[in-house]
Amino acid sequence: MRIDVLTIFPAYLDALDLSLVGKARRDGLLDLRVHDLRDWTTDRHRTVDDTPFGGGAGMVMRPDVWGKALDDVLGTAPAAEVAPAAGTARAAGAAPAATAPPRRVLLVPTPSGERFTQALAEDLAAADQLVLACGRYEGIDARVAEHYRHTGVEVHEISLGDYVLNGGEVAALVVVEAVARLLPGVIGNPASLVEESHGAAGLLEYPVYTKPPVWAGLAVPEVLTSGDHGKVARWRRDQALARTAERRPDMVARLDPAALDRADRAVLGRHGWFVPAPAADAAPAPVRVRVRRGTAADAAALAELAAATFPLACPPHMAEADVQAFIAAHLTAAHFAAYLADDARYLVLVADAGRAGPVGYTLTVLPLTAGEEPDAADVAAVVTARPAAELSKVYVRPAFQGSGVAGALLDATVAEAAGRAVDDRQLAALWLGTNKANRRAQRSYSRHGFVVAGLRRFRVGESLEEDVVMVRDLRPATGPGAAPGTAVGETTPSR
Ligand code: 6GU
Repeated sequence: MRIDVLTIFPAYLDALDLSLVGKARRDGLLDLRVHDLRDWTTDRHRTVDDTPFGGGAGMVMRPDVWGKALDDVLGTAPAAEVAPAAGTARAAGAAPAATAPPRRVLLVPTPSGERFTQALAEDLAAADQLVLACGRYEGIDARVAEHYRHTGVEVHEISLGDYVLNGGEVAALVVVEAVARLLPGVIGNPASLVEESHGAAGLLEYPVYTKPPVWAGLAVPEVLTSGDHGKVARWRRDQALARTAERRPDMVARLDPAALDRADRAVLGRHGWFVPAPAADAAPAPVRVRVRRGTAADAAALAELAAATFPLACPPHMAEADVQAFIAAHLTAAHFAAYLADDARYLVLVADAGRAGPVGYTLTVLPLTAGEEPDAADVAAVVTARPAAELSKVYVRPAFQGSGVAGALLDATVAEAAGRAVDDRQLAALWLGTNKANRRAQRSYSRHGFVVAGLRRFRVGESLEEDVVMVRDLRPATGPGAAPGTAVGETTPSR
């Protein structure tokens, strides 16, 4: 590959004699030529800039000087006009291809460019010639990029990131290093090019460790010395997902759900990212969902969500009129406004997907005194731990069912309830009634530490339903191996 860098500070690029890029040049893998732009000036002061049309601060680089220089290095100049001082630059680039003409790319670093990415570096590594036009001052006259685009040259105005540098030279160093290391033969072990940050997986790289095994009191994670390759691979993937979720939410939002297995989704869920079911109008992508306490402003949206999701949870034999009557009697915006206004009695947690609004909520009814169990005349007998609160509603939009949002809501509800006291006594239990026929819901609750305690009857309009009562003990576990927050007599939830 041939790379030409045009700059008024050629010495800035002396670093390209060093390290792998320097070796690639000496080995003939990279034909890198650095040119002084002033060699194409014709005046005594070797002027490259002038004042901006339209006024304003600073100076702008002249298009005529750039045009002569670029024509020479791109080989777009008539042969007779090759500038004498352009070093060894001649009109031609790499070896002429037998069929396709060589691919020459003009790169113009500028803070107003498109982001320079690994994907662009990989694409550029397949070009025959890159020309980097390093601007200084307020930049290069805009007609330069326009002109070369019009003459059929591939032009990219590129930026390194959202900050301002004084010129394009640092970007030239970045582009040369990012592209050169991808050229065949430049990196000794091409395996180190896979599994990198910004590779195909769309994840940041996992953390790496070497000897000594303990340093500054810090031990290398045990799994890495276990010799279990499967466990190491899973740990590294978990770390990559967690890092990416913490540091680069923009990358998580671009992940392809088809490439995410159950374990991946569990890691992302712990960081607040969930994959909805595919919608007709959009490919599924992970969505950031934050579980928070409800506020008065949520009343209307929660009523809408409840009216949309409640019918889906009803058994098929229930009459539509009964379902609608229940919604009107219990799930209007006015009801939610009342729940949200009374936080001694009600705990409302909302799974908030940002612009998409709430995608789920839980409603918990708290006892006002330690002896009172809300709405529980027929439940008191089976719920022995006191005081106990009723987990009255767990609703999740259909698109997010099975995504892990319900689990995140349940975990947050359990954690909130465990922190509440009634008459100075910590809440001891959270109980719920769920339709006996809904085995899926029961499995999900038991994964989150609820155990079946008994049955109760429950009226929806004209139909008498039978509910399974399930209880989650909120008291801290005791004894060896007990994890904080794990219910007594429970196995640890598997998700
Ligand atoms: Cl490519 N050039 C300049 N001058 N500033 C920058 C940049 C480039 N990328 C980020 N900031």
